[in-house]
Amino acid sequence: MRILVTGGAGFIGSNFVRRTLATRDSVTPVVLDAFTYAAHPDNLRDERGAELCEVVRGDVRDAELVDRLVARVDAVVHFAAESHNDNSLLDADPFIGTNITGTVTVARACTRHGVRLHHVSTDEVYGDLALDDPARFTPETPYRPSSPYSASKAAADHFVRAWERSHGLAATISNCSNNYGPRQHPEKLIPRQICGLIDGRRPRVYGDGANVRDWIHVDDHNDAVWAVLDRGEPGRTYLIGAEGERANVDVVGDLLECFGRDRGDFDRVTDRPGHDRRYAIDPASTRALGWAPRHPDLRAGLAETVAWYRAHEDWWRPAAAAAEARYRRRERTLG
Ligand code: NAD
Ligand code: TDX
Repeated sequence: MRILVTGGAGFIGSNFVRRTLATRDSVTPVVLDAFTYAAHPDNLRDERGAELCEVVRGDVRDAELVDRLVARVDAVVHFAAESHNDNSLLDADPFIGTNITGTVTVARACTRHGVRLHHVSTDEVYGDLALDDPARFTPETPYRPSSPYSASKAAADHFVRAWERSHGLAATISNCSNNYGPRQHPEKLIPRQICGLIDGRRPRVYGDGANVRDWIHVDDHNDAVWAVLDRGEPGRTYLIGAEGERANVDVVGDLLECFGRDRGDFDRVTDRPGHDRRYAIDPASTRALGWAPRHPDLRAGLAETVAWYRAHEDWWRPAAAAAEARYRRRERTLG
């Protein structure tokens, strides 16, 4: 089986490729990635610098290139996206281009060649829940995105469904909660605080820090994507989550403890505009496929993630410096 993995040089996509190569002899991945700031060339290389699979440098909006690659494979797993909420608040245009136009380009090519598409989406399309609301998101929850990022992912999901119904595309969609693990860009909450703590800086928490995210280890997400590819029904949506709801201050407290520091030793900074309060996934749709998370202990997963960042300083230092420069500009803008 040959699969095209878009965005395979980013965080989740590269872990997907690595896990696929480690667990599935019969699958040959081909990566299409534009290598934006979010990608790292080492994500798809072994310790000796050899490429792990065929890697094509290109844009998911390049219809001719996408068409040529899709014609060679049996399925497409579409990870490529602009993925950071804070960036989408500063400039929405790359999000509209890659996340919406890019997804339509991939859907068109899959339809033309009769190739199965799995579209990787996010729980953020459902908007947020109140902290005291017992509800969780299900595949029936109405879309209510809050940020330019989540609006662009919601639009992409709608286009995939429209191509399915109107043009006969065979597609599945998964909406997953917040991922953590190795190779996550240091702009995101967990790696940002780990890299700062390695350098002795205090974590920076937005607003009151009571916002809840539903954390899942990236390997558990990718195993669930394979469960959907293997046993999911085209036309259906699968929600992926590991029942790992935790407030930001508690995640940051756990990270501080990993460094032998006091749990309260962080700074509160200006809140993210429109900051979603809580996400929560009911994973029954994916559990029904026989999938279960193998990393249910978030504190243990965080400790392993800290160990990975400690051992890979060359990997994150340049990206962290660039991300911190962007954050300093953000803080000057927000006051
Ligand atoms: P990431 O930002 O780490 O990686 C995105 C990758 O896409 C990068 O390698 C980048 O170079 C590539 N890319 C960006 N624009 C491109 C373009 N125009 N053409 C080709 N490649 C392009 O993101 P991630 O965290 O790995 O997220 C992957 C997918 O999973 C995204 O679709 C995201 O919306 C979704 N998702 C992420 C999370 C999470 O917690 N990170 C949770 C749920 C869903
Ligand atoms: O420095 C920070 N301080 C802070 O308090 C950063 C970077 C974030 N935060 C907060 C904002 C969120 O409540 O931490 C939480 C997590 O923030 P991010 O890591 O930016 O993730 P989030 O905005 O929740 O979105 C993530 O999960 C869903 C991914 O980036 C998306 O791609 C995915 O769709």
